[in-house]
This record gives sequence, structure tokens and C-alpha cells, in this order.
Amino acid sequence: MKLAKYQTDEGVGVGIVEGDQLTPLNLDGDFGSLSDILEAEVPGQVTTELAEPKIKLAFSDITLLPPIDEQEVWAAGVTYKRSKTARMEESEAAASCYDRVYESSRPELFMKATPHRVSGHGQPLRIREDAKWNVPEPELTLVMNTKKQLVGFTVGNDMSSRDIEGDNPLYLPQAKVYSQCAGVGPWITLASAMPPREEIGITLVIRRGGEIVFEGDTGVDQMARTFEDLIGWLGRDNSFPNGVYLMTGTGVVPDSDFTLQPGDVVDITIDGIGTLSNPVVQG
Ligand code: DO4
Ligand code: MG
Repeated sequence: MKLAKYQTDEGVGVGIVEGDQLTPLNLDGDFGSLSDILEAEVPGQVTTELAEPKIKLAFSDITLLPPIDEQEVWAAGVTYKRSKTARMEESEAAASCYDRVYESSRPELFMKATPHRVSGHGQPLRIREDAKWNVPEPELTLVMNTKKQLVGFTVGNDMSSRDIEGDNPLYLPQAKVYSQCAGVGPWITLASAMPPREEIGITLVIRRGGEIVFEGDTGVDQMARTFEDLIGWLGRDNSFPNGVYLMTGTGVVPDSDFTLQPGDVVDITIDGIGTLSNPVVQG
């Protein structure tokens, strides 16, 4: 089951995605928001009970919103060998840090975005004015409720400024966290509806003027860590009163001569969820 958050003239709603239309949920009772549903003991059951089966909304009649309310967005890094190799090439000074964290029990975890920095499907993602080397990072994103239980999955784009990060690892928050730095969407697939981890493929396609300028893919089976391990480390002495999303790291990094340009369109497809598409802006 897939849950989307959307806007119409009548306000913000949550609906079940079924092909090219949505069945809206009745949010007038105890479950008034996406977060309330994710907090339910069995979110899929609550969703079925709230559905208004006689109403169908076409995607052309709604605007998809990022499927997030007040949750923080965190990210894990260097969870795939490809990310380790690319980072070691990017910064001689920090190479041993990336090498060590890939092998260490403690993962790299960082705060990626607050909800106002998140763009949903079709909304622009930003490259920084002061950065010259920028890439998208396609990442399976875990959706946790306030009890740190994994209740769903969505597609994440951890936009990154490689020249800033490569200059000095202490600049990582500036390379990663800024306005419109995180893509999340197009919706959430409830955990019960996801394919097994080893069958989840991730594809990144970047278009410029309609032409493909980069294409790459990986699979979650290439990730060096388990979801449980990452959630366990994230939750250590940490509370999330609104729930938390965790991007799980990239396994696709374009070659070093590639940088995003304003006007590019980034499509990330993850099996079991769908495609998150965002145009890129700068300035
Ligand atoms: O340490 C740099 C960030 C790593 C990252 O974002 C990733 O591997 O996805
Ligand atoms: Mg990343």
C-alpha cells in the first residue's frame, strides 16, 4: 500500500495510490494526518478503514506534496563501496576517514534536512550558488514513527556539493544542508508492501534538454549495512517526537567529471516505491 500527501483547492489530504489515481482518506476523526497514520499499530489496516472508496482523484487534479509532516530527515553515508571510492578520490585529506567509516561498526550519520528544506515530486531541488561540483544521491529512505519503528519507505535524493565536501570534511553540513537540499517522495510505501531487501533496485537518470547525460543503478543488496543497524545507531540516546526519516546512503556516484546544471531533471526510481522526479535550480 502506498500513501501520498497531496494538495487540492480544498486543502491538504492523504490518499492511497492506485495506478494513476488516489483514493482519499477521511482525516476528520482520530487520524488527522500522515504522521498519525504512521503512528498506528497497523498503519495498513487504519488506512483501509479511513479510505473513501467512492471518491477517486486523478493525479492531474492534485498536487503531490512531499510525504512528510514534522519529521527530521537524517542520512547515512559511505554505506556502499561506490560511495567510499568516490569520496576517497574527491579528498586526499579525508580519504582515510571514508575508508575507516566504511569498515567501522559506527556508521556515518548526519542531520540532512528539516521539513521546510524538503522538495517533493516535481518540486525543484537546488544546487548551491557557491558550489561548482554538484551531484544528486539516490537513496532508499526509511520512514520511522516516534517509537523508531520502521513503518515505510520512500525515495530520497541527498543533493551534495562535492567541491565543498572535498575541500574539508568539516564543511560537510554546508555541502549537504541548505534550502531545497533534499528530495523525498513521491509517496510512502508501507513496510508490509515492500519487496525483500535483496530485490530492491535503485536507478538514477539525469536529463539535460531532454537527453540523458547520466544513467546508473545499484541494488540495496550492495549496501554494507542493514536497516536495523542504521536505525539502532540513529536511535542511540536520540528521540524523535515527530518521527524521523533516514536516507540510507548512495551506491550511485557519477564520474568525477560530471556536475549537475540548472535545468537538469533528476529521476530516481526505487523498486516497490516509484519514481521521484525533480528539476534542478540554482540562484
Ligand atoms: O561523507 C559524505 C557523505 C556520504 C553520503 O552522503 C553517502 O554516502 O551517501
Ligand atoms: Mg548521501
